[in-house]
Amino acid sequence: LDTLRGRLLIPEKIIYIDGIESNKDIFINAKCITIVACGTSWHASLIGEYLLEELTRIRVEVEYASEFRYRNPIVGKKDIVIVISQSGETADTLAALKLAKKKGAFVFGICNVVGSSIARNVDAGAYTHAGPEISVASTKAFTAQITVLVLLALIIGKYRSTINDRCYEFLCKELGSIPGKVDYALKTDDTIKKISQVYHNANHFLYLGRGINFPVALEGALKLKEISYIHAEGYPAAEMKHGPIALVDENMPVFVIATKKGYYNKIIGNIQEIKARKGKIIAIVNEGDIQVNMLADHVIKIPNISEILSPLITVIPLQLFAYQIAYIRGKNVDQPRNLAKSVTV
Ligand code: F1P
Repeated sequence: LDTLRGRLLIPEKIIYIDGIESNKDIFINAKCITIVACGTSWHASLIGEYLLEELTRIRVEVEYASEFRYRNPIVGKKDIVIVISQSGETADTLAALKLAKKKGAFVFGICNVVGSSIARNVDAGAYTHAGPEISVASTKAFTAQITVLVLLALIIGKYRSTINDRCYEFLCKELGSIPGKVDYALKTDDTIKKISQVYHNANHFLYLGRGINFPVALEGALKLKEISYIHAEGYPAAEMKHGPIALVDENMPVFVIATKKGYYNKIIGNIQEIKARKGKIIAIVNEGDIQVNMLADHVIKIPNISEILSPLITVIPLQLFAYQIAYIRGKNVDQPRNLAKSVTV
C-alpha cells in the first residue's frame, strides 16, 4: 500500500505518480497491458487503451472484470494488469485482480476509495482523489480515472521515448487548461435543460462517437440508462451502417460527438446519413463550429482541446443531460433503482 499514494503533481513539467516511478522497469519493458474493470470504470479503461497505445506504443487489451475472472486469460509474469474501480470494492474487479496476481502479473490499481479492498491487494497504483461519490452513478470518478490514465500514458511514454519532449510539454500544458475548460463545459447546463425539455419523453437514444470519443458515447448512454431508465445505446459512429441505422427514424434522437479535431468530415457524413432518415441530431461541437452547426437540430458548444484529452470535456454535457432528463422524469438521480454503489456480489 505504500506505493499506492497517487501523487498527481503538475508543477510546470514534472508529472509524478509514486507507483510508476518505483516500478519504472516493469513499465518500460511491458509487452502488453490488460485493463479490467466494470461499468463506468470499464469505459474509462477503453479510453485508457487509446491513450496508452497512442503515447506508449504498448499493446493494450480491455476486458470486463466479470468475464475475465471466469475464464483462463493469457496473462503472465511480464504482463501488466491495470484494475480500475471507483469504490475499490467491486467483487468482479477484485476477483479479476486476484486471478491476475495468481498468474504472476504485476497489478496496478486506479481507485478512488483509500484503503479499499482493491487498493490493498494491488502491487502499486494511484488514487484518483475525486472526493466521495455520493451518487450511485459514477461521474467525477470517471474524469478522475481518465486524468490518471493520461498521466500514466505520459509518464510511460516519456520513459520509453515514444513521445518527444515537445509533445509531452504540449500535453502537460493542455492538461493545465482542463479545470477552466471543465468550468466552461458546465455552463452548457442551460442549453441542456432546454434540449431535455424537448426529448424527455423519448423511449430510445443513440450515442455516437469515433476514436477516443467512442467510449464517451458508451458512457453517455450508460448514464442515461442508469439514472433515467431510458433505453440508450452507444456505438462507434462508423459501425452505425452495420446495423443500428435500421433503428433511425423521426423518433430517434441521436447524440453525436463531433469535435473538430476528431474525425470531423467522417462524422459529418454520419450526421447526413441520420438526417436523411429523419433522425434528430444533438451534436457536441467545438466553439466556432460551422458545418455541424448547420446540420444538427441542437448543438452543445464546448471549448477546444487536443483530441486525446477531449473525453475529459465531451463527457460533461452527456452527464448533465442524463441528470436533467432524470430530474424532469422525477427519478432519484442519486439512488437509481436496482443499482448499488459498489457491487459486492
Ligand atoms: C463499477 C460500477 C459503476 C456504476 C455503479 C455500479 O463500480 O459498475 O460504474 O456506476 O455504481 O458499479 P466501480 O468498480 O468503479 O466502483
